[in-house]
Amino acid sequence: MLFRITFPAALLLGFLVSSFLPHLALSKTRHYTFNIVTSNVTRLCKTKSIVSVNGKLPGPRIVAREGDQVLVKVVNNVTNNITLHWHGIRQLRSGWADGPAYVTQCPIQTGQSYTYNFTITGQRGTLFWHAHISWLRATLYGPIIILPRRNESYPFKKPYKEVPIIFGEWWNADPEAVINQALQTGAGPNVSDAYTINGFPGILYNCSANDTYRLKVKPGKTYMLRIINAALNDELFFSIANHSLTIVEADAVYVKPFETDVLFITPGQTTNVLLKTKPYYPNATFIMAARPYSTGQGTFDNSTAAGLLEYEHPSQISVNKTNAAVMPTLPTIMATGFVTNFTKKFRGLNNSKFTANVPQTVDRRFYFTVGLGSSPCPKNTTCQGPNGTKFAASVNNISFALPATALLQAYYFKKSNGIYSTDFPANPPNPFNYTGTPPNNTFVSTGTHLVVLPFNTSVELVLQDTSILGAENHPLHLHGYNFFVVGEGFGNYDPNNDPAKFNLVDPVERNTIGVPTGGWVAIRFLADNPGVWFMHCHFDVHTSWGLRMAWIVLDGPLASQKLPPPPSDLPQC
Ligand SMILES: *[C@@H]1O[C@H](CO)[C@@H](O)[C@H](O)[C@H]1NC(C)=O
Ligand SMILES: *[C@@H]1O[C@H](CO)[C@@H](O)[C@H](O)[C@H]1NC(C)=O
Ligand SMILES: *[C@@H]1O[C@H](CO)[C@@H](O)[C@H](O)[C@H]1NC(C)=O
Ligand SMILES: *[C@@H]1O[C@H](CO)[C@@H](O)[C@H](O)[C@H]1NC(C)=O
Ligand SMILES: *[C@@H]1O[C@H](CO)[C@@H](O)[C@H](O)[C@H]1NC(C)=O
Ligand SMILES: *[C@@H]1O[C@H](CO)[C@@H](O)[C@H](O)[C@H]1NC(C)=O
Ligand SMILES: *[C@@H]1O[C@H](CO)[C@@H](O)[C@H](O)[C@H]1NC(C)=O
Ligand SMILES: *[C@@H]1O[C@H](CO)[C@@H](O)[C@H](O)[C@H]1NC(C)=O
Ligand SMILES: *[C@@H]1O[C@H](CO)[C@@H](O)[C@H](O)[C@H]1NC(C)=O
Ligand SMILES: *[C@@H]1O[C@H](CO)[C@@H](O)[C@H](O)[C@H]1NC(C)=O
Ligand SMILES: *[C@@H]1O[C@H](CO)[C@@H](O)[C@H](O)[C@H]1NC(C)=O
Ligand SMILES: *[C@@H]1O[C@H](CO)[C@@H](O)[C@H](O)[C@H]1NC(C)=O
Ligand SMILES: [Cu+2]
Repeated sequence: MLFRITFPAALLLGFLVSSFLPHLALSKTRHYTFNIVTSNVTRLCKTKSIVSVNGKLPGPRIVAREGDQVLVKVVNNVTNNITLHWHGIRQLRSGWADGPAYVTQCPIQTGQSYTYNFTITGQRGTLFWHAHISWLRATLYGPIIILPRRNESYPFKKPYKEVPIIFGEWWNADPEAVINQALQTGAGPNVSDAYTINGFPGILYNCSANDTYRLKVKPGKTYMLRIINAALNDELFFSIANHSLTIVEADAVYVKPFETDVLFITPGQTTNVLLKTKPYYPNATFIMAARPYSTGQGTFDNSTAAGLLEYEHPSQISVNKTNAAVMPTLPTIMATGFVTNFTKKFRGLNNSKFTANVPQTVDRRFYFTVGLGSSPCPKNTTCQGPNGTKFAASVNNISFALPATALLQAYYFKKSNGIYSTDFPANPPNPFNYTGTPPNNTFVSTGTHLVVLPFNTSVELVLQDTSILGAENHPLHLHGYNFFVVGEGFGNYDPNNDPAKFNLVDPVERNTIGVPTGGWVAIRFLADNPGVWFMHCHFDVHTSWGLRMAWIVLDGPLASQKLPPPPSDLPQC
C-alpha cells in the first residue's frame, strides 16, 4: 500500500523539481534525419548529379538552442562513403560524433546509417555542418543555428529577422574526380567554376542570372546575417553595396561589436553581422558580392559571386524602381593590409556574463610550421607538380597520412600499434628561415604522428607559415575546441620578444584562424575535452595534401572527465 503511493509521488516530485531547474526544463532534443542521396541540379546552364542531403543545396538547417541535445540520423543512400562533421561544436565528451573520416570514425558506407548524438554546451551563434571525407563537402553542407537559451537574449537588440548567408564553391565537373585526378598526377586541382551565395552563383556569371540569391528586406529594420564560409579552397571578401555591417559574433562566440563595409572570412569561419536597412525605399537594388583573397603562387578561381539586396515595395508606395543594381567595392585580390587590419579588430566580448577564460599560464608550448612542399614522383610515372614532383603539404614537415581505421577507435581500444605513433615533433625538425629563401630539400616526410596531452594541459601553439612554394594565408581549424588568438605577426615568430605583445585579456575565441601569409599566429587552449582531435588547414586541397595532424587528449581522473564508450551504431572499417 505504502509502496503504491510513494512510487508515483516520487515521479511527480521528480517532474516538479525538473520544471524548476531551468537547464532540465528548457533544453530539448532536436531530431533530424539526413538522407544522403544523389539529386540533379542545374547551375551555369549545366545539369549535373550531385551528392546532397535530402536533395537540398545548401543542405537543411540545424536549429537548436544552447543546451539542446541534437540527434542526426544520417542514412547513406549513395555509392560514396560519407561522414558528417558539426564544425565548431565542442563535442564535450562526445568525440564519437565529431565526424572526420578515419580520425573519429570509419565512414558510413552505402546502405548504412549512423546517428550523430551531441549536446550544445556553452555556445550560441552560427556554425555549420559539412561532409568530412575527401571533397564531398562541396555539396554536403548547411547551417547550424544556435539560439540563446529560451530565457536568455542576445547581448544586442533582437534583430527583426535572421538570415543564413552561406558561401560555397561550385565545380561543373564532379569535385571527387577533380581531387582524385590531382592526387594521382601530383598537380594542383582544377579550380572551381563559381562561388555561390546560398547555393547560387548569381548575376555576374554567364548563364546564371536566374540563379541568384535575393534577400528581400523592409526599410528601417535590423537584419542579422548568419554568414558562413563553406567554400573549399578560398578565403573570401564580402560586401553589400552602400550598406555597412556590424560584426557581433564569430565562430559561435560573441565579440565586441564593430562596424565594417567589407568582411573577410576564411573557409571554416562563421560570423553573425547586423545589417541596418535604409530608413526609406531606395530606388536601386544593391549587390552583395563575395570574391577571393589570394597571395599564393597557384591558380585560383578569380570570379565573384553575387546576390541581391532588394527592398520590398508594398503596393501602396509608388516608387519607380529602376533595374539599377549597385556593385560594392571589394579589396583587391592580394589585399593583405586589409586582411590584417580586419582580423585584428576581433576582440572577445569579455563582460561579466561572457568572459574570456584565456589560459594565463602555459604547460606545453608548440611551434608548428604549416605550408606547402612536395613529395617525390613514384618510379616509372610522370608527375605534374613542382619540377616534376607531386604537390604535398605538411605540419612540421610531416604530411599526415590517414590510417585505414579510425584513430579514436584505435586509441580507445588501445590498438594503436601499427596505426599511429605519439611522437609528433613539438618544433620544426629542421629549422630554417621559414619566410625567407626555402631550403634545398623541400620534400615532406609522411606518417601518422600524434601529440598526446594529459587532461587539462594548458597549451600554447604558434603556427608559422612557410614560403617554400609561396607564402599564403592558411585557415587552420581545430576540432573539439575553441582557442584564443593571443598574437600574430609577419616574418618568423620571435619567442623572445613576441610573447610580450600577446593579448591575454580579451582575445577573440574561435575554432578557425588564418595563419597570416608569410607570418605566424599564436593560440592558447585548455585541453579539457578527452578524445582524438583533428587539426588541419580548412583549404580542402591543402588537407588532401597532408596539412593535417591530430591531438590525443587523455581522460581526466574523474568520471565526468572521461570519454564514454562508442555508440553501438558507430560505423566499422
Ligand atoms: C537525374 O538525371 C538523370 C539523367 O537525366 C536521370 O536518369 C535521373 O533519374 C535523375 N535523377 C534524379 C534523382 O532525378
Ligand atoms: C537507395 O534507396 C533505395 C530505396 O530504399 C534503394 O532501392 C537503393 O538501392 C538505394 N541506393 C543506394 C546507393 O543505397
Ligand atoms: C546520446 O548520448 C548521451 C550521452 O552519452 C546518452 O546518454 C544518450 O543515451 C544518447 N542518446 C541516443 C539516442 O543515442
Ligand atoms: C530566366 O527565367 C526567365 C523566366 O522564367 C526565362 O524566360 C529566361 O530564359 C531564364 N534565363 C536563363 C538564362 O535561364
Ligand atoms: C535614385 O534617385 C535619385 C533621385 O531621384 C537619383 O539622383 C539617383 O541617381 C537614383 N539612383 C539610382 C541608383 O538610380
Ligand atoms: C581577378 O579579376 C579581376 C577582375 O575581375 C582582375 O582585375 C584581376 O587582375 C584578376 N586577378 C588575378 C590575380 O587574376
Ligand atoms: C520610370 O523610370 C524609367 C527609366 O528611367 C522611365 O523610362 C519611366 O518613364 C519611369 N516611369 C514612371 C512612371 O515615372
Ligand atoms: C591598416 O591599418 C594601419 C594602421 O591603422 C593603416 O595605416 C593602414 O592604412 C591600414 N591598411 C588598410 C589596407 O586598411
Ligand atoms: C620501371 O621501368 C623499368 C625500365 O623501363 C623497368 O625495368 C621496371 O620494371 C619498371 N618498374 C615498375 C615498378 O614498373
Ligand atoms: C625547379 O627547378 C628550377 C631549376 O632547376 C629551380 O630554379 C626551382 O627553384 C625549382 N623549383 C622548385 C619548387 O623546386
Ligand atoms: C629571412 O628571410 C627574410 C626574407 O628574405 C629576411 O628579410 C630575413 O632577414 C630573414 N631572417 C633571418 C633570421 O635570416
Ligand atoms: C569505404 O570505406 C571502407 C572502410 O574504410 C573501405 O573499405 C571502402 O573501400 C570504402 N569504399 C569506397 C567506395 O571508398
Ligand atoms: Cu592551407
